[in-house]
Amino acid sequence: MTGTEPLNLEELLKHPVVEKATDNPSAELLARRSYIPPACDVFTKRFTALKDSRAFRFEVDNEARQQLPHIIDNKVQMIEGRDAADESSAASYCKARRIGIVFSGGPAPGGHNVIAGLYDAAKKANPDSEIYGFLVGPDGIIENEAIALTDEFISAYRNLGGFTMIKTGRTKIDSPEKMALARETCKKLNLDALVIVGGDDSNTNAAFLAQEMYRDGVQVIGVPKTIDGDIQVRDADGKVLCAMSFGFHTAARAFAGSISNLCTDSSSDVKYWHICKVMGRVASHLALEVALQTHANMTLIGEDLADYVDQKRLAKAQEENSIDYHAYGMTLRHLSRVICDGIVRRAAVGKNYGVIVIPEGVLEFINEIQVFIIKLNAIIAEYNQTHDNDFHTDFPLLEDKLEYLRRLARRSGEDKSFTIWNMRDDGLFDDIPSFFQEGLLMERDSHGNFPFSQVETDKVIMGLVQDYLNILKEKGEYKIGIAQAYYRKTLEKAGLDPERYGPVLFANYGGRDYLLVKPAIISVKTLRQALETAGLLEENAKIPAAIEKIYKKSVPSFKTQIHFYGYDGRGNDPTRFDCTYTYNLGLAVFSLVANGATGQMAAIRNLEKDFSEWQPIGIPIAPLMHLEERKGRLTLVLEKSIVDVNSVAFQVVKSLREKWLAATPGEDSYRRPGPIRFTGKSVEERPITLELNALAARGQSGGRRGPAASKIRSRGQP
Ligand code: FBP
Repeated sequence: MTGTEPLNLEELLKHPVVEKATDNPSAELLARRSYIPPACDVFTKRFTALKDSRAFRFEVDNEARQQLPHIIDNKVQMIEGRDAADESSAASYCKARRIGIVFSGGPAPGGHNVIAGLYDAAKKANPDSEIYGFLVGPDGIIENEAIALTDEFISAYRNLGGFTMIKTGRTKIDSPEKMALARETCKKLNLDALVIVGGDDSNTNAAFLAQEMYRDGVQVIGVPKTIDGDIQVRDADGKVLCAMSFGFHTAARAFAGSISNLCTDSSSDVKYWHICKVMGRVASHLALEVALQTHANMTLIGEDLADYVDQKRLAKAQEENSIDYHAYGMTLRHLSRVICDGIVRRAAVGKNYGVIVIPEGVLEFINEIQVFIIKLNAIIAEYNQTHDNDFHTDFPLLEDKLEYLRRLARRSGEDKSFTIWNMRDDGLFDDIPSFFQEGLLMERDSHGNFPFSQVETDKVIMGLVQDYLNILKEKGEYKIGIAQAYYRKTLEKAGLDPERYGPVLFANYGGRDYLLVKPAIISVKTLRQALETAGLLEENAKIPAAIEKIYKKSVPSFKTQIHFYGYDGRGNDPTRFDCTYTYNLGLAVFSLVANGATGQMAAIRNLEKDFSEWQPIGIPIAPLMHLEERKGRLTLVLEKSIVDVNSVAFQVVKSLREKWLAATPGEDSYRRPGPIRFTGKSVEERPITLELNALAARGQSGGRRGPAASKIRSRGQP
């Protein structure tokens, strides 16, 4: 080809360079597929056995005892390796099994390796064993849609992200009908065991299925999955059993990689504030890890906001011997003030740019919003229970929904016992922008969860921030600091004396690196007035260009770029940590099944330590369950673990907040976590949160969840 002849596309596409460049399997992909993660020492033995541990205890809920009698007395089980076993144990361990596995809920990097680990262990024990993958989540169990997994099929997905192999779904097996269908499927497929890879709600489901199919002899095992990192299990004494669900590390590292790039960009072109919403439906674990990974200028942590008390208001109320309920709990208004404070302080040292991280679930911790979420959850649940159609089908448009709420408010005026939605609620709700009203009224998922990922949390908060910054700008309190050296150079170049103009222009002239234009100078007109009053400008004379230039440089414009980090990180290929963690979870699942366990969740202890110290275990699910309000009813569920404000990780972030805000002259203190690598020598470590929290003496900070936990416990309660 000389470059002048017309291209023959057909030939071109067959060209080896084009073929190689457009071929899907990259070197990284091939390396991932062929990599077999290391197995914990116990799994290198021919057999494994389970040993009940007496070192852990649980406070069992009475309701859990009643509803889950067959599995409530399960113990924590240590998985131990054995080189040999007696004849009957060996026969039972190695019998040909049929095991079904399903993904439930949002994807989390590493899921494929759970399947790979289970498959490898089952085939090692008996090549005739079969693993079935249920398709598109729990619906696959209900509708008996399953495929037998083969070597070749699984090999295409080893160490790869997503749940693409068998897909996932959010259906909950929560009615007697669905339970019966699930049971029928397990019978039809002649399954020995069912494995549910999911979050808190899905592991709750696993416990109920284990109870239901106990007499059928179908074992049910759960696996702790969710990027949100909110399945963290401790016993009643705070001893850690599962420090982190899988997928968290990868998602956090993926988010951190992108956010760190924004820190670099933002501090290069110095004109944007980047607002980064990161996933985490309720808990702020991902935001906390991102803060540790990137040192972004501001990171909101929902659990921290929930603990907030407005000390000034409280002191004032105490002085007046009155009570100010608004002093307790963060309000959106106050939160916007806190953010503005950081923005204004950075601007004062010339930094009118930066990066803010907002957890998507932050609104759940803002008192006034939480009240709306809880009330609307109850209203929607009550409507669905008492009508043939569901709330969203009957009221498809926002205006219809608002009209229904108005009806409820009027009813509360006539019937004093009706308190769920009154005229005050309706009035306050009316003040909310319609996009946010729509968000708050959005359809809940099958578990009754509020869909935070679909609410423009960032827009709600940043709208208020923008409004308040405008006020501060008008008051002359939001100004960009002018570097002293720059000011001098500019004036001297124009033949003006900096010492004459300095005290007139700036509130802090002298000593400081950065000069702040006086609050009273908020326009060219007020600038002229100041110069005239000081005798530096004749009436109607032109303001010297250098002075006007300095003034204009001090006028901020607040420009934002909004980003959402969630689905992208969720689909990332797993870090080595997640690859190894999940592969060993899969091996642990097989050990639990082969040793007859049911109603247990596979887990690995000591994740924060060197791999040689990882300890595979089975955690009993039923004793972890407690009652929570869901869809308007008290329901047994696994408790979500939110950020412990007493934890080392949070305390470290809190104490470095000021440093990372960097509202001082000089460089920002951003950290570069680097990309997620698989090939090469770089070792993907573990989440920083894990390492820091492990520093606390076991059982000391552990178990304490901070006052915010009580708020989450009562989710759904008006
Ligand atoms: P899981 O708890 O099911 O793992 O899902 C977590 C999550 O990724 C949240 O971070 C997010 O709020 C939610 O899923 C998004 O849900 P959806 O995939 O239905 O949009």
